[in-house]
Amino acid sequence: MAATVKTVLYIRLPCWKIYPGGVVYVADHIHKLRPGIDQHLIDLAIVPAGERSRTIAAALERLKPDVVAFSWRNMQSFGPHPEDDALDVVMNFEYAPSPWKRLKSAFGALKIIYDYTSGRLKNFGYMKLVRRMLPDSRIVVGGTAVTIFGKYVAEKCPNDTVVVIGEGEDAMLSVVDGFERPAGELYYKDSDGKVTHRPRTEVFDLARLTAVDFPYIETIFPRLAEYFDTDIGVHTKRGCPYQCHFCLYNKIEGHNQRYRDPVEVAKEVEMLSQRYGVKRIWFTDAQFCSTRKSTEHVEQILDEMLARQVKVSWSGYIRLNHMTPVIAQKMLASGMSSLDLSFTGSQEVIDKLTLGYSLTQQMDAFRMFKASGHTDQKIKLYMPLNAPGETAATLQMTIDRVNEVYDIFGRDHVLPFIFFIGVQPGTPVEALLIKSGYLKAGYNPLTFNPFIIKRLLYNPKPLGGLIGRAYLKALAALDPTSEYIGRATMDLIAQELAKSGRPIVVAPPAEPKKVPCPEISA
Ligand code: B12
Ligand code: SF4
Repeated sequence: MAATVKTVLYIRLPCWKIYPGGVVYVADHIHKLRPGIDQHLIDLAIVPAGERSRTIAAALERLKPDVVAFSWRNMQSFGPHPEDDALDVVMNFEYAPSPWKRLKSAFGALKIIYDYTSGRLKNFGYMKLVRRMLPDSRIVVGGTAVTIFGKYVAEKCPNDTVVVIGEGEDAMLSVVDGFERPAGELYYKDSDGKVTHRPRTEVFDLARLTAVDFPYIETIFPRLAEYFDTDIGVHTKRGCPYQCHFCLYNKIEGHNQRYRDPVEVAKEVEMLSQRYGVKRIWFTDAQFCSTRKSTEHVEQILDEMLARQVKVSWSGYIRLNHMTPVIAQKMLASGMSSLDLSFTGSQEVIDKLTLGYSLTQQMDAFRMFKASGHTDQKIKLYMPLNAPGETAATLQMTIDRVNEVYDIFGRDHVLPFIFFIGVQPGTPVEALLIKSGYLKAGYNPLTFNPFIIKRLLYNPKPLGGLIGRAYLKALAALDPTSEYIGRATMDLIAQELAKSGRPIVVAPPAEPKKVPCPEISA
């Protein structure tokens, strides 16, 4: 590779169309520090499948980049929910009463697995294409998928590839500076194919992430405008100190929360709104609002947005641990369109999953939100149904609490998301399921074996069947213009539980157990 990097080509690998925020932050950072470098960005999510190789080859031919940097978002994306067709396929495959439907869904499942398999192989193929056409270039691969499966990617990618784990700004800077003093966490596969690992030794100061220079990004990514009518991802911080049993976000971003300057965040949102007419923002943090300190940071961002009178609607993952009426009012006044949060109606399940909050406090916070001026904002309850520890009694408690949330906000405004735990590598839930014999020790989380893939979507017997049948019945009877699948499913689960004479326990919520979580112990 040339000692001085003159040209970088970023290639965002295919996924469902979603704004490529991660690679935009990386390219913006490089431009601010090394403005002489010529950068370009191709987003394969918006290039038709049949044209992708040709598009890459043409760009390599034209630009002859010294560095080709891939961004890989999703690799193992099994977490289907009602807005993802895969949930229907899985449910029909297991629980459809008609054998024809089961057979049809088996084909659907094969198609999903084929897309999954071929998508991954094609991505490595794009890297090999670069190596064939430009043998002296350096290849870099980063992104959330790579962060989770970095070692695997390092084994499969071409020689002389840098595989960046986690945030990429400083690692990429070290690459464009010649890679003599690498930075960040990475695997490096050298020109002989030997893989070495470098742990992160430095902390990247997020205050250095000033508002994205979108006029510059437009010049390197001419199709940027195709995202302006979608949710644009804006990052406000990195890290999560919680340890929820099924979650990897704290590993992807680290446990320590680090913050961007609220003024820069607000400037970024303002520019998106005023210059480009963007109407919807998704704050892409692991949690937009969670710890006491992050709640204060959120308040500062909202103050800045309100002072600038930015007209956007926004969402993000939110916990209610430190919510106050003042913050709730500011959230609503600044354009919050939905409250997106994990929900289960049993303190026992909350504690088993070490979610680190009190159900009573969460329910009180809902009431406070309503009293603070909630009108038509959606309340999206992400419900890890049938997680380890779930029983008919805890399921009944969730139904009761969901009904209470309907009473607070109005049924039409509440969207219970039926989703199941997708077992992810290195999480406590994975360890638990290996210990219990549900998964074999040493199983391959990236397997193409449909039976293991199905097991990774955790919805075991006996409640799995009850939930599955209720979901399918709700789907068959649904008029989507007047009802939401999650609400209809919860109603049917309630009927089934009542019919089967399972214990209907309407117990007051138990007090939360102390969990090793900074919020509860603080
Ligand atoms: C916010 C979010 C969403 C939002 C996105 C909103 C929006 N408009 O942007 C919503 C809720 C819509 C969403 C949906 C989904 N998501 Co999501 N999402 C996230 C989350 C929390 C943050 C992603 C993000 O934008 N981060 C902020 C940006 C700035 O960071 P970044 O992209 O990671 O980029 C940094 C590094 O990765 C790196 N980097 C990135 N590219 C490059 C390139 C180079 C060259 C280098 C050097 C570095 C580099 O540097 C960047 C800056 O430091 C992650 C989990 C997490 N904590 O990361 C999951 C995550 C990415 N999502 C995931 C999944 C599975 C999905 C869904 C498929 C779920 C589903 N079944 O529907 C959908 C599909 C989305 C799609 N279209 O593909 C998975 C992917 C897992 C995997 N192993 O494949 C993740 C990792 C969560 C998980 N389960 O662990 N998601
Ligand atoms: S609070 Fe959210 S991001 Fe953090 S570990 Fe729990 S589920 Fe993951």
